[in-house]
Amino acid sequence: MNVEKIMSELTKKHPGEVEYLQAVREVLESIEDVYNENPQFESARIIERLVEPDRIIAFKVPWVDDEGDVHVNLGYRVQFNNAIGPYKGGLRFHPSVNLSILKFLGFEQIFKNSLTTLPMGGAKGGSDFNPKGRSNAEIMRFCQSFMLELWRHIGPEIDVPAGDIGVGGREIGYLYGMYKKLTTEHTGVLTGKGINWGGSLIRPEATGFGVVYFASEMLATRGESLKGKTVAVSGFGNVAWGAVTKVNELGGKVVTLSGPDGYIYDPEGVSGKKIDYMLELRASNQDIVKPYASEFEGVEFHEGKRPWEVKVDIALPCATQNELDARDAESLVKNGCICVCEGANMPCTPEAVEIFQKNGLLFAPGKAANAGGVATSGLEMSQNSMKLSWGREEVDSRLREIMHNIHEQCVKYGKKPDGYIDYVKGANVAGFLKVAHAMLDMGVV
Ligand code: NDP
Ligand code: 2IT
Repeated sequence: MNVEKIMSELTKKHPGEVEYLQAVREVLESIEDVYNENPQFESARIIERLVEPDRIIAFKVPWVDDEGDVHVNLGYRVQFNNAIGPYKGGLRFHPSVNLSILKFLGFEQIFKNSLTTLPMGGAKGGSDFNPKGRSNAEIMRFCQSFMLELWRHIGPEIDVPAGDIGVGGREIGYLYGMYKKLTTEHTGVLTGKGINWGGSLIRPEATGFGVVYFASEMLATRGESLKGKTVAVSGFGNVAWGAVTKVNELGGKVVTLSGPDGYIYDPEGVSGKKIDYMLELRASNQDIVKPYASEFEGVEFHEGKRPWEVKVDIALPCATQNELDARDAESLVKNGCICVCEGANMPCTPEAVEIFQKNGLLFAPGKAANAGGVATSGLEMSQNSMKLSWGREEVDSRLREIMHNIHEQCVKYGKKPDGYIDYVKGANVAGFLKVAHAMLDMGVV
């Protein structure tokens, strides 16, 4: 494999798909050696087949707002690869959604899902719909219209969507309701379902919990733990909430949260009822984190800024892609940060990652660190298949075990001769090998 040649051909074929090309380059650069050591990969053109999605489904989503006005959004499902299991991955509703973003997320999902050790292929979908400021009834009508197209392409053994930015329990409920109506089936076709109708305990918390379990594993390689550490978290959504909750449980202190409007600095720490307040903020559909600063004493609000300028031991970017750049990375390094663990998908730019690695920080990519979300989705699928549900402790201990396994795989394939663990390489190689061998076994299809 010649990375530059493949990248230049892909760039020609998909001009302007910046995020997708960024994600592909990162994977290719890390697997290059392993790939070239196995000539059968090259002769089966594994990479050429892996970088293009199996199919992209695109459709329009017309819906009517509360005033009676008609809107038309774009809807997508990118079914990337199902070599090791049914397509699996979230749905994102955010005005920034486009094919490049969904292809990057779907591509990443292949390797992430492979790392979980569960049988799940990679996919992603969503819409450029903006849920901000929309009523419940509007969200419901939008979800119903979205599912009126999507339902014919998904199924418990075909493709199992879930949540992502802008899609949480409420949206999954409306989507599932329409799927059930259209098919007259009650099956495990979506994950993140309500607990009374097929959902799994711990799924809402799983991504954030998993990120913190993973960070603990990383810290342990240096004889450290979260106890007494200060932590910067970005975002204030589902992943951030789970992460903040678990950091508190393990004795750390979260001092920042952020939204598109800026970040809050809470030197006392986001804990107790302040964590519940995060949920209220999210539910208000306002798109801002600023109200937190007026709600609690001693909290600063920094308008239009990102939390990476604060002096912390650990950084957990949990908002969105490319939200932490080289300048932010320099500032974290300068302030003595020792560990950066990605809760969001690809929140750190390639330049930022390089700075962390050059300076010897512990750095974990989202496809390893945030895999607890989809892993617990996989556990939800298992429970649905068995028509049983596990208790909280059972799901949580399986999640901890999975995060431990992912960490071990990263060490196995990412440990350098000097002992430094390149988690990016480890995650990409481990995730890739399983999928590549499955593709070899199945022939050219
Ligand atoms: P939520 O919608 O619950 O929260 C997203 C957070 O990011 C919000 O605080 C949101 O603020 C902020 N945000 C979104 N877009 C932007 C933007 N363009 N600029 C700045 N801030 C932004 O989503 P999740 O917590 O579920 O997802 C967060 C990240 O974690 C995403 O990268 C997602 O792909 C990833 N992830 C999610 C998993 C899950 O299980 N939910 C699993 C694994 C990864 P606002 O909404 O106000 O814009
Ligand atoms: O990015 C992700 O892994 C998710 N949004 C969760 C996907 C899932 O199927 O649970």
